[in-house]
Amino acid sequence: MYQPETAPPLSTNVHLLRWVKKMSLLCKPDHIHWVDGSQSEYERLCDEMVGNGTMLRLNQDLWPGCFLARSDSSDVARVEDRTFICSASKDGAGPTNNWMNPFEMKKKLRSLFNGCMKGRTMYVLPFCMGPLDSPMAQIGVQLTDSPYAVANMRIMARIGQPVFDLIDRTDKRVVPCMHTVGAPLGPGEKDVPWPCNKEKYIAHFPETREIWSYGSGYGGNALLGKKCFALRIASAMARDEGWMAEHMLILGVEDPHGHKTYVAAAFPSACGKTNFAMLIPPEPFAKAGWKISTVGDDIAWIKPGRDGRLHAINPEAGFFGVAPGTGEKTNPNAMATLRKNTIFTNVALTPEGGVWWEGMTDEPPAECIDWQGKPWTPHLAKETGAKAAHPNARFTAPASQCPTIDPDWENPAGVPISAILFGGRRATTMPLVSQAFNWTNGVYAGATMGSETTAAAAGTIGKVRRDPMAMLPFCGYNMGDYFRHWISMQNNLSETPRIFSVNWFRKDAAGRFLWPGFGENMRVLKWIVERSTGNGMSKETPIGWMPRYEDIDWTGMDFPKEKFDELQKLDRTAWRTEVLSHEELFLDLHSHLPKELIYERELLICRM
Ligand code: TSX
Ligand code: MN
Repeated sequence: MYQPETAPPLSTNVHLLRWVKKMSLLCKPDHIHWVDGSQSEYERLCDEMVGNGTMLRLNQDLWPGCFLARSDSSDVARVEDRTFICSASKDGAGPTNNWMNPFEMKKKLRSLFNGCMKGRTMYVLPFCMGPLDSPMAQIGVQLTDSPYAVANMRIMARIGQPVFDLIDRTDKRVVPCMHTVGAPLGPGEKDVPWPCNKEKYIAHFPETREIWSYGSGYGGNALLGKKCFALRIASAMARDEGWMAEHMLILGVEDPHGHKTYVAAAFPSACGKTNFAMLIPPEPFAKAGWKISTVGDDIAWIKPGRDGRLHAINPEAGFFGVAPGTGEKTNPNAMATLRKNTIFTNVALTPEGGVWWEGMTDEPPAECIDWQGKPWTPHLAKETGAKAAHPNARFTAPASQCPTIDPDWENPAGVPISAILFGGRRATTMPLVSQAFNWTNGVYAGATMGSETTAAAAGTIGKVRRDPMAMLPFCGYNMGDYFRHWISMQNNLSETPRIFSVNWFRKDAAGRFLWPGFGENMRVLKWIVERSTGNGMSKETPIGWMPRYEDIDWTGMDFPKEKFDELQKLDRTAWRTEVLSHEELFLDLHSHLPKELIYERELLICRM
């Protein structure tokens, strides 16, 4: 008779108790651990993981409260080709998602999960996305056999007893999240440092609001509150309930009079989203009293408030940031955030028990241990191109430790959003900044945004890969219906945020970046804030409202007008190719595409 060893449950909710019982009978763990979220519990979990080699404790004098985890070399990123939206109809998921019939998927998962936790502990991990006291917050319970997932979720979300208490005293719906690394242990079998399974399923059931994740212990595959819940499931909830779950950072801009304007921004990967969320204004701007504050760096839940404006919360409590490229020069605020209480994954280990990654410092350490545990030297890197850290290496750090964290980042009502930015990584065609004519025109800009393929990752270099609203891998339903939802949001608002397109990455004919980016983006942000609050100047162009040279504050910067004109140049030939390629995206989505976007495209063609 199967009987797992378990402490008393930390919740009295009968539905939760029944579900945990049912799932434990399926997964057959040796132990059941109800996660209270305390510091002492966290320390015990970390000690255990250090004991079995999942994590290393870093030099505590240099990196207090920090650990290094090394994953299996086959389990280093989200697995988009193994990610499924299991809606009742294939049409519901749309052409941009993998779909499987929900009943078939459940059957498959039930067989995979049968006995999947043998020899392991099943953690009952309650989590809240958003501040505990926010009416916009949502609750989930993740059953997982990964202590690494539990430890990371403690940084990324509000977890533990306060969430059990919330479940016990409210009738808020709980999203059940099943997670296993898919590596049961036989009696007496020795565990490996990073258990996982080569077969992987990241399955979402948007109608029944469930998540089942099998075979991976890494990032978005395993920390189910993040991409799976806060974007894929939440986007479906948001459509049904009249709000928005977006892949956006949120930042505050304070002007010298102390007036605060909040901006949300969507960028595809490799555009420096976290850097932008923690931007440091150039010296003369800082001196004059301009301040940037950080509300979130990845996800925004946005809802119409009683004032008829959009208000946003950051559903997360931490940053799960890409380490390579993060350094004192590119993002000192991120560096300050990750100095303590941080879990590093797949970065390099230095001889003094610290961490290092490409881009952290100009000078690499003379020697270190790479992300796979092998010796690495700068010489070896030169010979073989070997990287010390995996390109997708991460830091998991508490948002509260960020020097620029906004005083209202945990405000249960959220912060009012005055502007929405869409950006991409484009060497040509797209100007530094332009403002959409109106909401629908802005939705068109977001729907058609994209980045040029850089490495030989996929397809030819320089081909634009469309990533609507940076949501391509994260929309939990049909992308055409998602656009329609965006357009319809205007109906419930008395004032919509102004929408802008930005591109920090335009290049000149010789292939050099035209714009220095980073802190200098503050100049663009100032114009955006002025335009959004009613007193900014601009000129009308076929692609939107654009700043004239004199509309940008150039204090302390020597940026000639000729260069600005090149940066903002409207190349009609390139734009004709651009609008033609919009049609490719539209053809993919034709049956669900809102007619407003077809009209917007026609109008754009006419203006060209
Ligand atoms: O994060 C970036 N931002 C946003 C910052 C607030 N990056 C890094 C992107 C990789 C993740 C940028 N890279 C930005 C940027 O605005 N711009 C660029 C391009 C660039 C890179 C290096 C230089 C200039 C531009 N170097 C010099 O000008 C010396
Ligand atoms: Mn993201």
